[in-house]
Amino acid sequence: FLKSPKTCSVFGVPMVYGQPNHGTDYGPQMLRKFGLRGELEELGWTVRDNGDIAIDPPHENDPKPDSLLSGKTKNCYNVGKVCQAVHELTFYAASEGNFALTLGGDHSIGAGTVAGILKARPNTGVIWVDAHADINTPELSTSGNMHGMPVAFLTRLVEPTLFPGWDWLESTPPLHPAQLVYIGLRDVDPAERKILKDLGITCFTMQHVDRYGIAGVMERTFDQLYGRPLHCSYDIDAVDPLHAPSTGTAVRGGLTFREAHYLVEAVSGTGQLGSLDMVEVNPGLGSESENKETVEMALALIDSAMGSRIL
Ligand code: 4U7
Ligand code: MN
Ligand code: MN
Ligand code: MN
Repeated sequence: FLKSPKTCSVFGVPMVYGQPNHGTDYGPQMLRKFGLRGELEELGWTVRDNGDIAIDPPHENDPKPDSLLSGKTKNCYNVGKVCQAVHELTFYAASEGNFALTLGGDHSIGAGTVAGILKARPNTGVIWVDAHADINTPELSTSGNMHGMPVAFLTRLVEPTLFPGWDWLESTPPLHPAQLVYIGLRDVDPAERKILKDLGITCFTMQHVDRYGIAGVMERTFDQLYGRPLHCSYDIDAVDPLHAPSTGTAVRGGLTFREAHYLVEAVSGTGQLGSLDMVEVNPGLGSESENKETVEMALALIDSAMGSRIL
């Protein structure tokens, strides 16, 4: 499904409106500044960097969903419209046989990247690498932050037409639970726990990483997603805050430096990876050295996902 010469379409999505912090909008430019293009070219990719998409701020006149349903869905219309634009980009890139690399921005954009990829490659398997499950519905979310909801929209726990800005999602295939695997979970809300159980979604929590080792987790992941093109949505907060401190929702007990890398090395090694998101890098949080460490970690993970190896 990828054409040769292998070509990587890069999209910057400097999104902040899916969560409360400033700073996630600096993710894409920092990754570029630290040398993204050169490293991808060194790995043999033809790079088409499409720059950052324009994001209009939310407006008080934006349509709002029925408050009974979802009074707490913050910036619903804005997030929906940004995801619509993002899904058009990943759809187009994937339809052309390109690798689609999306740089966030907060994780609300995952609803857009994955929807576009599914439109182009409907049988794609999604590996959601995250400390969190991001499967809150608007009714069940305790925060109202939409970076905690993208998987609920993708799996259609949410009826798109009830949410202003989200009607376009109906034109994309839903993500079936069998197409989804989580890795790295350690902060799951009680309502999410029930959803994950009811839908029978495969979750490799940090406890599973302890039990099977990261290699065992990856083997089991590929057993389930065998034969599918793969999309990896990598939330940097999956990594232990020791190595990626500059992120908005850091949780202790995450992937070690090597586990975080092995994961993407193994995904890349399948030869099936066709698209990647790197999200939730927030250079606005923490000290300058913490910012640098986090951006360098994100960049190194992208490199590994794109084919970089130790030997
Ligand atoms: B991220 C949370 F309540 N579950 O819904 C929520 F703990 O994209 C966190 O994974 C969501 O960083 C984190 O707000 C979203 C919270
Ligand atoms: Mn996330
Ligand atoms: Mn997270
Ligand atoms: Mn986060």
